Amino acid sequence: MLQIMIVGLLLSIDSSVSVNPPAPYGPIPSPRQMRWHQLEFYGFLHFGINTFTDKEWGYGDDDPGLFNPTAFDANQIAQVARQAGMRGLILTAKHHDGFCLWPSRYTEYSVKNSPWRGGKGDVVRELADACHRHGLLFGVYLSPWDRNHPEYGRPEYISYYRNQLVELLTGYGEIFIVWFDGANGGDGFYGGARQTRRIDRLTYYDWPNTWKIVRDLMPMAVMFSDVGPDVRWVGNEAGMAGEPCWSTLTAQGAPGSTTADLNHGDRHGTQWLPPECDVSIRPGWFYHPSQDGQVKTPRQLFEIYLSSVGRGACLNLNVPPDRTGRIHPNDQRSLLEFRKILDQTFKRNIAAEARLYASQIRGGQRLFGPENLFDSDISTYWCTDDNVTSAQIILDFDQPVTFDILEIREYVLLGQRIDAFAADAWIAEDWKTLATGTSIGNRRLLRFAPTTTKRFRLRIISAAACPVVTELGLYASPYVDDR
Ligand code: FUL
Repeated sequence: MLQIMIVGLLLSIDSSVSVNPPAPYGPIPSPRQMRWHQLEFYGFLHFGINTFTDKEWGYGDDDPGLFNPTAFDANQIAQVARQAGMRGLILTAKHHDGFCLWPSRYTEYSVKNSPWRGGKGDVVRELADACHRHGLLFGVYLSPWDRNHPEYGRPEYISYYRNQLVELLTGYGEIFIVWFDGANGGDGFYGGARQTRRIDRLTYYDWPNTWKIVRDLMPMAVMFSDVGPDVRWVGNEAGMAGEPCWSTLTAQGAPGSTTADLNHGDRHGTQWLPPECDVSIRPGWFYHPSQDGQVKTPRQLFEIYLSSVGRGACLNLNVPPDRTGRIHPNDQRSLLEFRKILDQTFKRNIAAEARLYASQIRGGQRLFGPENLFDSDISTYWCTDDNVTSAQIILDFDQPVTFDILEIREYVLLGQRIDAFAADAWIAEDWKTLATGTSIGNRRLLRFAPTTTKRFRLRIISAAACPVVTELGLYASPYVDDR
C-alpha cells in the first residue's frame, strides 16, 4: 500500500514536471515592448512650419509667423485616427527646422511667436488631450538635429535637447513612444551662422544618458531609433519589413549610423529589438497641396499592412495635417476604406470552425492544446514537448471553405522559436503548398491565391526550441472574389 502510494506520488510529480510551460528561448520582449507589440497600428503626424512653406526639410530660418493653421482641430485628427483603427498618434513636436509646436521655455522659435491662437497656442497640449479623450496613446518625435539652434554641434545644444525632452515628458501626461530620428544633414541656419556642422553620430548625443531621461520619467514608453533601445527602424520608408523579419538583433552603432540589417533582423541577435515600419500615406512626410491626388489607396494601405504588421512589425502610418490643421478629406476617405477592408477580412476566423488534430501536445495536457489557437487570447497557446521541434496541425471542415490569408502568432514572451513552416491545402487528393516561411514572431500574415478546400495543414518544419503558437487564423479578404 505504502509502495503504491509512493509510486503514485512519484508519478504525480513526474507528470507535473512534464506539464510545466516551456522555458524561454533567446531574447524576449520587455513589458513595455510587449505592450507596444499589441498596438500594431498607430499614426504619425508631420506638422509644423514646413506645412506652410511646402518644404520637407526647413533650413531653420523660416519666420515663425508663417505657422498659422486656419482651423486647427485636434479632435478631428484624433477622431479620424481612432476610426481608422490606430491605437496612438506621434506628433513631430520639433522637426529638423527646430520650430517647436509647444511654447518651450528654452527657445523663441515656437508657436508662441506665431499668430496662431494669438501666440497662446500649444499644439502638443491640444493633441495630447484629444488623443487621451479619444482613447488613443500619444507619442512625440523630437528631432535631434536642429537647424535653427545656434549651439547645434556644441555641448550646449545637448543640454537644450534634454531640457526639451523633459518638458515633453513631464507636461503632457502619458507618452507611449519617443521617436529619435537618425537624420543629421549638416547644413543649417544655426542662429544666423548658416554653416555646415557635422557631428559624430556615435558620440555627440551621448545617447545612453539621453535615453536614461526617458526611462526615468516615462518607464513604460518605448524608444524608437535605428538601434532602439526598444524598437528599431525597419530600414526603409515604404512600410516593408523584410522576408524574413526577425525581432532579434544585436544593435551596433547609434541612431543614423548602423551597419546592422534592420530590415531582416538577425536570427542570432542578442536583443529583442522588433521593427516599426514608418511610411507616409502621401509621397511626402509633410502636407503639400500638390500631392492631394497622390494619397495611397485603401488597397495599397492593405498591402502595406500585410508587409508590416503581417511580418511581426508595427505600422506607423504618417497622415500629415493640412494647412487648416486637419486631416485632409482625401486621406480621411482612404483611411476609412482601408479600415473597412481590415474589418471585413478579420471579422471571421474560418479556422475556428474546423475539427482539429495536433501531431503532439505538450504533456498531453489540455492546457497546451490546439484549442488555444482560436480563442483570440494571446496569453494561451499550443505547444509541444521540449524534444519535439517539428509538428503539425490539421484542420478538417465539414464544408469546403475559401480563404486567402493565413495568420500565425508565436507566443513571443517565450521568444522567437520557429525557424521554418509551411501551409498546405488538400486539393484533388493531394497536399498543395500554399505558403512557406521562416520567421513568424508576434504576428505573421501570408496571402496566397484564394483557396477552396475541406482540409488545411500547418507544418512547423523546424524550431530552435519546441514551438509555442498562440493564434492561428484563416481569413477571406474582400479581394477573394476579384482575382
Ligand atoms: C526622416 C526625416 O528626415 C524625415 O523628414 C521624416 O521625419 C522621417 C520620418 O524621418 O529621417
